[in-house]
Amino acid sequence: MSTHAFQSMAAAVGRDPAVPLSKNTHLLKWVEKMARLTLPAATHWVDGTKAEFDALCAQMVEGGSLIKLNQELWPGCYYARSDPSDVARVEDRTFICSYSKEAAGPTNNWEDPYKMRRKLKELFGGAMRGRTMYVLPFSMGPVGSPIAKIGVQLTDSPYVVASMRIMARIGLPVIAEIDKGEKRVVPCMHTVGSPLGPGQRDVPWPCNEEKYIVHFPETREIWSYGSGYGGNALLGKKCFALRIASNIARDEGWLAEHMLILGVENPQGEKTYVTAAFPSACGKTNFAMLIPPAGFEGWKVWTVGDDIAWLKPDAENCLRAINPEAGFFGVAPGTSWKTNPNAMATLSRNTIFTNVALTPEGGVWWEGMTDEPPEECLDWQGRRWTPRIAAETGAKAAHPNSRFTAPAAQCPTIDPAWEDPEGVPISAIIFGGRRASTMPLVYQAFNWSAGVYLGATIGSEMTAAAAGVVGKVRRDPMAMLPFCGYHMGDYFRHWIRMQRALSETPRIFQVNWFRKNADGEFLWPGFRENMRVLKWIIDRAHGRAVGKESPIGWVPRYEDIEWRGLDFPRAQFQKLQAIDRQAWRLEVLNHEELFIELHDRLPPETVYERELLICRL
Ligand code: TSX
Ligand code: MN
Repeated sequence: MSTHAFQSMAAAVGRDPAVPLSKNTHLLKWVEKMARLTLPAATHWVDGTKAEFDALCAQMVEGGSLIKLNQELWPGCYYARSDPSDVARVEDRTFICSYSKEAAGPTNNWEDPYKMRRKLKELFGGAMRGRTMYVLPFSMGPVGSPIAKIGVQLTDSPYVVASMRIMARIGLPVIAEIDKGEKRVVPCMHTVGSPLGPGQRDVPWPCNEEKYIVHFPETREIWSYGSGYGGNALLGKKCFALRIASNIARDEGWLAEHMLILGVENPQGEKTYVTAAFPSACGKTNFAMLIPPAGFEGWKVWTVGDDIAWLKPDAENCLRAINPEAGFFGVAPGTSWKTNPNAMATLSRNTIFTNVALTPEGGVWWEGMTDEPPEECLDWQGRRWTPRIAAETGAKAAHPNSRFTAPAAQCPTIDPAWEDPEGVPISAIIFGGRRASTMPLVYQAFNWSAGVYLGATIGSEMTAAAAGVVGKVRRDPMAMLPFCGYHMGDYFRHWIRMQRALSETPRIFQVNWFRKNADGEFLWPGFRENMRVLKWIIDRAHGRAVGKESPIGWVPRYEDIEWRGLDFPRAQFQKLQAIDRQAWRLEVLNHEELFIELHDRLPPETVYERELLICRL
């Protein structure tokens, strides 16, 4: 860093950023050791203040890696373009380095931890040359919550520091928590893997072609090399809150899940919380921010989280959930005032946009944001884009995985209890998938173990975007396939076992908003209308709605759904809820595809549940 930049940062934060903010000797020694390994030009202890954030962003604007958006239109907002090779999580470069290969299971990439440590030492050696190493303390969950966990990320990316200030609780309050010395700290190493030689000019988005996203589950460590994007680089999110936390949760008797959390308040003021897991491209963020439709006056849906839930039995053995995050890292394309007004309001200020399009007014745009595209803009790679160019070449203005990083507190429907350190009580767990056939709009599992089976077998039909045969179901158990940090069979076993730790189990449901008729049209309007399904789910959880027994679980009759405000024919509902026994027999055969891989570690309950389901069909 230049002397000028260093001095202006020191002036902005009113201290020498290199002076450690912690007195924790373990932490200080680790930071020194990692600095000796990565050889940064400077060290900066992150205090998490607004002044520091502003100074970091100003520095990135000056260096060309961030653009300040038109502040009249987008107050507090910034715009970043990543390197075209660094646009998404890299599953084939993600490793679980447990002592034994078996512990990681067949669905994770495993590498010998000793071998991997040697490789990482080599990669990280001098990797931060010419850059600043930021010491970024963060808390996943409200600081001081008994459910929250602490990490410290060492990173040479100021973009990561700025993004983490939105996505997690960072800085001084977390250091105070660390210095109490009561909580274990998860060390998270991160470099973009692009050291600078003396006088070498930086690029807007430094990264490395070679990428390693590495987890050591036993020692609870994360090492990430070569990427500055999303889940690869914001290590509190997928790496810590899911892959490492799933290991901690198994050992401590709780659940770290890829789930949204929402609360439904009825006109009488009764509040019911549910969590829901969906594979990608099912509209999870939209569901987390649902607005009740016509006919539901006096009803309110509150948002607690849109991506991750940590679920823990409390002193009364009631399951409670916290959202370990503090922001939304949402997919931009498809987000609009029509599909998700709450998300649009949330991202209207203090948001970092990455890989969307930049308009001539200094605003942002993405496919699906408005009915009318802008006449012209710069696409996510900075090239000129017009609707005409798009029509001729198929070029997208925004990358399909472009993102907004926005503070959760700005969401109009953020739940008043979203930062309750004890979490919110969970009455129901919903699993979803994107299925054109077979799967009804909604059904309830007969009991906990049938529900675990249901969650273990969810999947989505492949769309054109994903690799593979269109229409083939890709299984994504509990939407955790890329995020479970240990053997999936052991994970199902842990889920089964949780029943014994709970005085009352949440009821488990499956939903499918995406069933189609023979003409390929959606049978269900979705979006706000999903409230009608949610109401039945909540009424069932409270034991006050009818569920009819079917071969797959309890199902609503037409008259069990609230139809006020929607003209939805009974015959259409029958189509939506139809259970085709022949299709279901094929479905159950298909379940075996994943199970066969996991067979030597599957809990007996999954085998029994499958047998019972076959018998009922
Ligand atoms: O997010 C969605 N949800 C959940 C909303 C709370 N989407 C968007 C696609 C996922 C990325 C949906 N798309 C949903 C849905 O419930 N349903 C559908 C399918 C659908 C799309 C368009 C229509 C209807 C259904 N249009 C009309 O009926 C006019
Ligand atoms: Mn996710």
